[in-house]
Amino acid sequence: LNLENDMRSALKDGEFHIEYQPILLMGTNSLIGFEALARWNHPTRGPIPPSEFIPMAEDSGMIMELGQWVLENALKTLATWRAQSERAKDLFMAVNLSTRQFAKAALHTDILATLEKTGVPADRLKLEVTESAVMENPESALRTLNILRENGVQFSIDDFGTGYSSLTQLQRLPVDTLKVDRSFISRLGEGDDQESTEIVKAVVAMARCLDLSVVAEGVETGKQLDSLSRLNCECVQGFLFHEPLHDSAAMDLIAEQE
Ligand code: G
Ligand code: G
Ligand code: MN
Ligand code: NA
Repeated sequence: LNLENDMRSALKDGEFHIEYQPILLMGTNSLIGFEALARWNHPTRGPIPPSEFIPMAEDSGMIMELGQWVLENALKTLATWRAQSERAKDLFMAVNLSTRQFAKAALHTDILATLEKTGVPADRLKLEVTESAVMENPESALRTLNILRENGVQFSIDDFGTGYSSLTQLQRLPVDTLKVDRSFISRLGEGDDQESTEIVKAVVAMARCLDLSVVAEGVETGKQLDSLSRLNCECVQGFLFHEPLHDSAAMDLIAEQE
């Protein structure tokens, strides 16, 4: 059994699908967008978690095809929702980009062509990048980010707080949003949460100063939500609100908010 070999045929055979996790405004729970998350249901092994197949796809180079497949299918789904609902036109689709994808010089061309093909306006796409993905190849990553940004594409820094960006580096990045890593959120509202509270407070302050929005990821409890509310964190994502949803359940949620 070789998962790496399986992955290429799996993509062709329809073993992959995408789930969509809602991202909401704090307080009103108004839907602002979804994060597209790849899922692999292996015919004999059952569901394989992304923590297993994403690193494998990165090592083998399959991430290029998988990443393009996720982008195209997530945007197609958003286009379908937009055709069915005015409310869907306000929403963004967030898609994760991995380090390895930045190595491709024509990445921006592929992304712009996919927007064109699916008919989704560029400003409804929000690409999630990590600090380390950008810092590993800063010249080419910055070039790609800047070209896409000029075309209207938005960017979030994913897992924020786990990397090592200085304020100066952050200021140079053409990003719109910081997503505070789940590890900080999970400690909020617990006995020993002083350090995490201070970190989230600092991230919110930094974001305000740089005119960025903040998403708390992995919100699971009411206590965490109370802390985030006191810290004036703007947006939330997590199991407390919604797990990643199949596209039909996501469309139902959009319809509820019409
Ligand atoms: O869905 P889950 O929480 O298990 O995802 C685990 C990790 O896999 C997360 O870090 C998420 O960013 C990553 N991931 C999920 N889907 C994709 C994808 O389409 N592309 C990339 N690069 N990473 C993904
Ligand atoms: O690294 P990234 O932020 O892309 O990871 C997103 C992952 O986090 C997805 O795999 C998603 O399933 C997972 N996730 C989303 N909300 C929660 C949550 O509330 N708790 C936990 N433990 N994981 C979550
Ligand atoms: Mn993400
Ligand atoms: Na994250």
